[in-house]
Amino acid sequence: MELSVIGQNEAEHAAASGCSSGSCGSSDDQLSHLPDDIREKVHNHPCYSEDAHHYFARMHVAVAPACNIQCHYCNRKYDCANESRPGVVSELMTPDQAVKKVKAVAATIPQMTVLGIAGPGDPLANPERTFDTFRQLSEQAPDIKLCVSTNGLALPDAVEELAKHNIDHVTITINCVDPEVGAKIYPWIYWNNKRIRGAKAAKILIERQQKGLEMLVERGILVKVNSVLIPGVNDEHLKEVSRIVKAKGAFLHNVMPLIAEAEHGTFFGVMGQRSPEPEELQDLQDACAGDMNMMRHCRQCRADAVGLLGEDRGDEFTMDKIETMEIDYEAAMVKRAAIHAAIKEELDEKAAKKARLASLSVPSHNGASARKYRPVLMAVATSGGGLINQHFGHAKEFLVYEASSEGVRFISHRKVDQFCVGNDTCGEKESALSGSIRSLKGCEAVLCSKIGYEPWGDLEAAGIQPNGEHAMEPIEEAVMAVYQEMIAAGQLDEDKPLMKANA
Ligand code: CLF
Ligand code: SF4
Repeated sequence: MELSVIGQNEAEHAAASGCSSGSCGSSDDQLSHLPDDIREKVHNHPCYSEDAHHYFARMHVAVAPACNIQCHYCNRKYDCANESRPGVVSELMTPDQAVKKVKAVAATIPQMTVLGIAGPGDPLANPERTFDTFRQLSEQAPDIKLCVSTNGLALPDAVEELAKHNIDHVTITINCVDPEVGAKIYPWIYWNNKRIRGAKAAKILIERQQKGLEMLVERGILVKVNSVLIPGVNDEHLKEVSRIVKAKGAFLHNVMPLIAEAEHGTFFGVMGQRSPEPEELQDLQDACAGDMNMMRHCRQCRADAVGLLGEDRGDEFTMDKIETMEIDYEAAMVKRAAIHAAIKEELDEKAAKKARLASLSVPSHNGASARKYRPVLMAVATSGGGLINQHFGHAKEFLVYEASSEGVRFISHRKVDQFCVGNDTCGEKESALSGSIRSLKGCEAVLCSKIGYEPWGDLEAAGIQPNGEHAMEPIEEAVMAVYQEMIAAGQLDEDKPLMKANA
């Protein structure tokens, strides 16, 4: 029996994000169509803008220990798995320590624009600690955007307070809109001093999440919805979730893969619930994208992450190191403003170039009229700045882009082990290289600043063309250039499908 608590009619609220294209919200050239006030909120937020994530950093402070629900993918020994990689433990901080740390990071990493609270429990189940941190930061470091991630149970009661502290970005983890699906994900919630179980608990959680979403949208606060893709549990259902949250005005939908390992001690991990394959994730993101702006660059960071998405500089900012730092925040703000302005200029230029590139992106072949060629996936090694600027063997992850007659779009990231730092004597290097190659399945080329002979040969043997010719070039331009080279070489003609070894 369908027990969805969200009816068709309720989903007919006008979307308030100001974006109707179904694809904006993650790329800066598309952000240009947004109203100025929303663009201002998004352009330097690394999670809300795909382009911004190459330049701007975020940090989290782990001030919120308690949680008011239980998710089957979470083990309370670790951080909140709604926006963190499961199995990671953060060191709990007091709000005062957190404020000190934020100011130290902001003075050292001027690109850090966003402070998020995402655990280790649920931030809104710890309102005093969370809002004390936000209050102090809005007074002492007003140039930093404040961001929070919640399971939504306590959200309606916190909306006024969030608005009062100028918090413009709220993430709600919504895994379902049907209590029967929810009962398979949430064994219980703690609500009005009682533990409530099963579909009844999920129904309350869903109602609170949806009410919180509506209240935030009414106040003009941008809402990102996170959903954990759990194969066989909510995979098909997430399309309905996407449609409903978009109709209610959510700005962005981030479908994240379930990470379930037995050693993490979660219910799903122990029960052998499988995680989705990259292709399943991409297919679902593409299916949802018709209704919703999708985030595809999430790194499932830890509740104390520091740095660009995908990097973690937390070790540089332990409390003992911070205690020895001299921080002149006013001077830091001047430096930060200058650097932010320079990045903004670069991003604007990049957006203009991208628009030009899009108009050139349907190549003609041998003078024939423009025709469509099959899309090609390419992996890119980058250490930030939107450039091809990393050695193949130093990459801890590759960004995957799709080139097609429509242009170039970011698809996902794939984590790998750095094989150049592996211990060659015990075969680690070899296995890291073959692991990298496996994780690049489906890609036909890999673009990097440099690459050695050994990986070059192995990649070619696996049907992936290594390419070091576009070092220090902007990613999208380089990917399109390689795509056009493939067309010119006849590699994308219909009688020459995807290289065999990589199919
Ligand atoms: Fe942190 Fe989340 Fe704010 Fe970003 S993360 S609270 S919105 S500042 Fe970003 Fe990290 Fe993904 Fe979260 S990559 S896990 S989406
Ligand atoms: Fe764990 Fe976060 Fe779920 Fe709470 S909301 S049970 S901390 S994943």
